[in-house]
Order: sequence, then structure tokens, then C-alpha cells
Amino acid sequence: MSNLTLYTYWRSSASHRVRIALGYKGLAYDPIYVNLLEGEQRRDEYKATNPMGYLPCLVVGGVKYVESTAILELLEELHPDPPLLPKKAEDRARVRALVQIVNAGIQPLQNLVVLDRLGEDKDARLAWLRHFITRGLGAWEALASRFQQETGHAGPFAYGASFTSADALLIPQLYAARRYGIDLSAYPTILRVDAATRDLPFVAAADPDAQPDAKP
Ligand SMILES: N[C@@H](CCC(=O)N[C@@H](CS)C(=O)NCC(=O)O)C(=O)O
Repeated sequence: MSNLTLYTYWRSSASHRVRIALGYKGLAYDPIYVNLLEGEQRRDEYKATNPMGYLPCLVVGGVKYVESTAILELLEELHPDPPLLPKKAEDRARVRALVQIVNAGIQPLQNLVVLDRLGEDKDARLAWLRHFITRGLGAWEALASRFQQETGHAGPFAYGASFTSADALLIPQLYAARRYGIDLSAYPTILRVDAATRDLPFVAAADPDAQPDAKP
């Protein structure tokens, strides 16, 4: 039994972020699987956990925490080493900007609850997903590359030589981009981050396809 319990679903990108952060910090957790395709997140039982009906939820010592970026910040404050954020305020602001492009600018638009409002037309849903993911990743690439010029950082991670929250957010977004057949070849920084992180043990362990609840 761990002190940490994570409500998760293999293809939930927000859960994927938290799985990466937990692994990065070497924290074990007990999973509780919530099947999004079966609508388990919309049942009253789960809404008592997160009133938005969203994954993930991390339970720490019996207390429930929701919103993946708030959870990452909580983990950072409770377990600062290894860090997910740089030391300097200016660097932290830049990392948080890369985090928010994914968290606020891309992921909410690919959510089931949003796609369901578009109707059943699979082609229309796919076109929507491709449009917003491509738009957001293009902005992420441009901003990351501007940060490199401003600071002289050369990677290999999203922001410099150390793994940060910006990587923990980008990796799940790339999984979703590939799932929807988006061509990433125009994004050299994103491809560099992908190559630098893909084989890290905590990244591989958090991968959706490696989760016990993954469906082939
Ligand atoms: N801002 C929230 C977003 C959470 C979120 O959108 N979760 C998705 C899975 S990645 C979800 O549970 N969706 C359920 C639905 O759309 O019905 C966070 O970062 O935790």
C-alpha cells in the first residue's frame, strides 16, 4: 500500500502527465482505473471525487487533489528533488508558459466532453482534433525556440538540460498527436524532446500502452 492513489485511465493525457511526474520523482502509487469510454467519470461516485468529471485525481494521505498542473505543483512542493521547475523565477515563468500552451491551449479542445458536442461524425471530429493540436504544437515549437534564443539553452529537454514540467506536459500531447495521425516533422524542437525523453525509464513506464488498463 502506497500513501498515494491515482485515479487514471491509460489514454487520459492529463493522467499521463501525473504518471510521468510521479515516476520522475520516484514516487510509487496505487492506481484506480476509471474507464472514460464507458463514461465512468460522469457517474456520481466519481464526480464526488472531481466535480468536473475529469481525470486525474491524486489522493495523498487520504486527501483528494484534482487538476493535473496543480498536482504537479503539489508534488514539486512536497518532493522538490529532483525538480520539475528551474530555480530562477524567469525560467519558471517560461516553463509554465510551455505547460499552459498544452494545458489550456490544446488539451481542453481534445476532451471527450468537447468532442461529443461536435456530434458523431468521425471525420469532423478528427479534423477538429488535427486543427487544434497542430495549431497548439506550432505555437509550442515557436515559443520553445524563442526561449532557446533568449536564454542560450540548447536542450535536449523542452527547457534546457534538465527535465521539467514542460516535458511532462508535452510527452502526453505528442502521444495524442500521433494517435490522430499528425505529422510532427516540421517541429525540430519537439522531435528533439521526444528523442531525449522517449527511453527514460519513468517516461516509458508512464506510457499509455504500458498501463495495465490499456486496451489493444
Ligand atoms: N484541466 C484538467 C483536464 C482534465 C481532463 O480533461 N481530463 C480528461 C482526460 S485527459 C477527462 O477526464 N475527460 C473526460 C471527459 O471528457 O468526459 C487537468 O489538467 O486535470
